[in-house]
This record gives sequence, structure tokens and C-alpha cells, in this order.
Amino acid sequence: MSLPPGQRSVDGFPRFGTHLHHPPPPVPADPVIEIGGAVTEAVAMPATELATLPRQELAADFHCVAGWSATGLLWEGVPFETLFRTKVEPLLESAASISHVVFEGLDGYRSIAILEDAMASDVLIADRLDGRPLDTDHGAPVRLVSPSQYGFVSTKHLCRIEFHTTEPPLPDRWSPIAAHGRARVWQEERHRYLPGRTVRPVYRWLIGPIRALSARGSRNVPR
Ligand SMILES: Nc1nc2c(c(=O)[nH]1)N[C@H]1C(S)=C(S)[C@@H](COP(=O)(O)O)O[C@H]1N2
Ligand SMILES: [Mo]
Repeated sequence: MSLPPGQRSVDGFPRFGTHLHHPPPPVPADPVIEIGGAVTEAVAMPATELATLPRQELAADFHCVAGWSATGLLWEGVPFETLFRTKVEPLLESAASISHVVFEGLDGYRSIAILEDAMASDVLIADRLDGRPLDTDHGAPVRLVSPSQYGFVSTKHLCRIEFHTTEPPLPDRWSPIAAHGRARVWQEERHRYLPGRTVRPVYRWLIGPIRALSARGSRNVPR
């Protein structure tokens, strides 16, 4: 299988992320996914409900914007579209009015997707990876997986999904690595303002230090 432009495969599946200063957040005893934003009523859905919805397996590679790809992962969970149709649409005045979705993790991490990208058939609310429950390194208890977009969209430790009728304010507007709004890997949408291939070396340079930091906070590596 070929990789998207500018990606190189790595061995295994490293823990990676921007919220590295601490180990992964503890898993709550009774995790919930809050559904909020432009809904008529906010709800807290117990994560256990994912077991009662139609589930899907998804074999996919995982591409970080920094340039590494983990290959041949097998995810399991509920398609975002299924969750949207069954749990969110009934809470909306008009589904057509939703333009953006914000995914928030227990560590405070946030990612943004346009609704159209989140509704793609390969976007999953995943609770299992390679036949086992998600471990804390990879997003326990539940994470988003959107393999056609760079990894930063796939919020780990998912605890809240927020629906918006306009684009939420851009958190990293002035950052040198300002995130692309769609982040599609095959289009190489790495950066909001610059062409993807021109920023490859800068991002690649970040892989080593970030991997080292992430491993330090990892629960799977002896410390
Ligand atoms: N909650 C949370 N989700 C996150 C991150 C993070 O720091 N915190 N990092 C993102 C980035 S940049 C990447 S590449 C992937 C890494 O996923 P992995 O640790 O399972 O490899 O998670 C994404 N989701
Ligand atoms: Mo990433």
C-alpha cells in the first residue's frame, strides 16, 4: 500500500501529541461523551452506549502531519455518522445548519472538522485497536479516528463533541504550524497558509523531540 505524499512509515505506533507535558489523563470510572453546542439540549452519553450502536471495523494507516505513518491498524467502534444520525440529529433544530464539529479530550486537547469531513465513511468513534480496548497511550477510553486526515484531527480521550453553525475561532492562528482546516492527507493539507510540501522538512525535524517527550509520558514504556 502506498502512503500519502511526503509520509514515511514508522515501526509500530508511537504515542504522539501536543499535550505531552503530562502522562495520559486517567480514565474516569464511568466515562461519558458530552454532546453540546448548537443543540436544543446538552446530553452526556455514557461511553458504554457505544456497545449498543451499530459497530464497524476499520483497517487503516495513521498519518501524523509531522511526516510519520503507522500502517495496518485495525480500529473498532461506531461510525461518527451513525452517532450523529441517532444521537445528535434528534437534538437539532436543523441538521443542515451545522457546519463545524469540535472534538475535545480529557487533557483539554481540541480539534476541529467541518461536518462534511466528519461524516465521511471512514470516521469512527473508536474504543478498540487491534482487537483490544484502547490503551491510555492511544486514547482510552474513546477517541476519534479520521484516517484520511492528519492525526491532529483524531482527538484522543474524547469527552465532548460540540456542534457549531459557524467556524469556531481559530486557536492557533499565529502559530508557525497553524493547522489546515481540512487536513486531508492525500491533498497534503499540512498547513493553513503554506503548501504542504514546502513545510515537510520543518515538521519532520519535530518528530524526534516530540517522540522522545511522548515516550516519557507513556504508560507503556518503563521509566
Ligand atoms: N487528546 C489528545 N488527542 C490528540 C493529541 C493530543 O495531544 N491529545 N495529539 C494529536 C496528534 S498531533 C496525533 S499525531 C495523534 C497521535 O495519536 P497516537 O498517540 O495514538 O499516535 O493524536 C492526536 N490527538
Ligand atoms: Mo500529529
